Amino acid sequence: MAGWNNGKFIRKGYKMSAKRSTTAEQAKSKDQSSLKAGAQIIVDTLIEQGVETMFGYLGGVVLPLFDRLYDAPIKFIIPRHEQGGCHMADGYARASGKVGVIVTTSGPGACNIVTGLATAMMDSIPIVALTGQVRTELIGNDAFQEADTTGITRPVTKYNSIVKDIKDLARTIREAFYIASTGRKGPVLVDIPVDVQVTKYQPDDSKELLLPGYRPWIKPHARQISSAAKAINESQRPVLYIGGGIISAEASEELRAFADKAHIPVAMTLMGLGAFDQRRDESLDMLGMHGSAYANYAVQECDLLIAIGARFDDRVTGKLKTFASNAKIIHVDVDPASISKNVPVDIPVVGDAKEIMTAMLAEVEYKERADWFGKIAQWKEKFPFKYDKNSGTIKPQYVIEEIYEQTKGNAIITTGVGQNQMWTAQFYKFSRPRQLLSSGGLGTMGYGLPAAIGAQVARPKELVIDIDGDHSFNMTMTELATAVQYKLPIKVCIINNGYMGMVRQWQELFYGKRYSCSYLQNPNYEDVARAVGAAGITVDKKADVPKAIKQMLAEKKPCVVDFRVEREENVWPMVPAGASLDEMDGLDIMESMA
Ligand SMILES: Cc1ncc(C[n+]2csc(CCOP(=O)(O)OP(=O)(O)O)c2C)c(N)n1
Ligand SMILES: [Mg+2]
Repeated sequence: MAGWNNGKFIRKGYKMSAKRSTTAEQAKSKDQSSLKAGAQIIVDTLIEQGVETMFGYLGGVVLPLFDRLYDAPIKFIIPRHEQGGCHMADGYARASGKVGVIVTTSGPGACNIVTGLATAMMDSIPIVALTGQVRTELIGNDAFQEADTTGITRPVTKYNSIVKDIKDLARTIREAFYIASTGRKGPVLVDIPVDVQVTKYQPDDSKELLLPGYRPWIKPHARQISSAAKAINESQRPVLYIGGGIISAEASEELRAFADKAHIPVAMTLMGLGAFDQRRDESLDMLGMHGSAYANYAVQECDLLIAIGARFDDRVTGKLKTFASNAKIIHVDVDPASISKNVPVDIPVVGDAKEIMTAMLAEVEYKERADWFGKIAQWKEKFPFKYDKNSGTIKPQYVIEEIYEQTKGNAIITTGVGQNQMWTAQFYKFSRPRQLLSSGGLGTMGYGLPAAIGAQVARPKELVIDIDGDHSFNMTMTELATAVQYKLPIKVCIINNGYMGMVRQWQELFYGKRYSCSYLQNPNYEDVARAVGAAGITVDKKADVPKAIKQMLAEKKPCVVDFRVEREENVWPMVPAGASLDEMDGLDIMESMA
């Protein structure tokens, strides 16, 4: 049997064949013995697709599948809640570049992954979800644990379908992997009634897909590439605006070569952080609502904005009418539907970012652009991200800076949502793709811990740290037990301000400090950690921060550190919702700090 043993996965020989018969089956006729049960077809197709690890939770209508998984050479991680499992599959996918796989039962199991699917959908993360369904003849009867899974998940998946005929099973699963991992990637769900899992069938060898309407590989237009290169060569003040699409297309190397050759500064979205090394002078770091002043000013004053694998999200653009209003806009994207969706684009280039950047590299010329880089250097000098270093309390930014220093900028970081997430984006300098895993589009509190578990499974030798908010952590902290069970030595740094900090910040600034319902009583996290077998540390003095981080990094077990930080610290700068990108609040506050 294959399985987890004392934190190690034990694999034994596995043959992909119909011959996994029981004594009863052996008694059947020769013809019958070459048939495979649907559940076996699922497992064989997953292995054929290269699946090595899966996440998921049991239930009545997936028992045939779990029975076949019992001795399959696939690592299986069982979360404590299906939402956690789906975020784990997502974290696994983001950290590895592979497709994450989640399995759940029907009804409540399938409903519990809706948030995880929507999170992956908004950030274009490839996931295949396999859900069990009630028997085909009971569908529509309000059967026990029946939910209209394909109906419920249609808006939060790239594609979904239900397999009612065993003949379609293997092909539908292959199609799911193909759709999830090509074009603009995303989650795909396949709903499989329990009777299909036990029906016997002899699948043919054909690996053909039946997707006549799906054309993910769009060949980039040579003329569009040339007009983009021409605009770049003519531009005095260009800016690259980089999103998660560069990471998804594995095009970071091409981006570096392109930015170097054409000599263009690089601003990144939250999803794009890590695509370009932030330690370099050409990095403008993150742009947008809590982006750097220098990125936002550069975007507003540029004469050419080159968006690549980004979608002009409102948290990035601020007021659309005034966004980069003096600039010509080039938009490189794999998804034709995102071109001119929010902002009119002058030169669209549709296709794979890696291919397009390689083609453009040949056509762009080096330009000194001394004035432009001079201006950027002045903004960088005047408006760096800042906080009060002389404060006697623990500043959240200090904790993150110290984590950055002690990990030498090398850790894989996941986050919660809110202030913790924005400070992480501001104060940890990311240098490589797939280093920051954060829920950008949906902004899902509770993402950080399970995503860290998925990332640690994908990258067992790397250091994985979840920098989380107290209330974000509260949402999925039950998954700490999963990390302990599978001996995944993730670290959790809770930026514990006691508040839904980002909500409190908005209430302070826009609702006259009426902190309505944004405070909750937290558990003692050190005790919670110890209760499930993890290590726990509490830090309430500024002077103890460095040694607590050191102790955490030396810890072999999963470890939670509860940093009791300054409770009413704000994230600066801030572009208030609906304001222009260069109308940032908080610059004076930052400037006044030592
Ligand atoms: C599931 C979910 N519910 C509600 C929100 C709205 N929301 C955004 S940030 C935030 C507060 C987060 O609090 P915490 O995790 O403590 O982070 P902090 O801002 O204090 O760092 C809330 C409630 C959300 N993003 N996700
Ligand atoms: Mg908080």
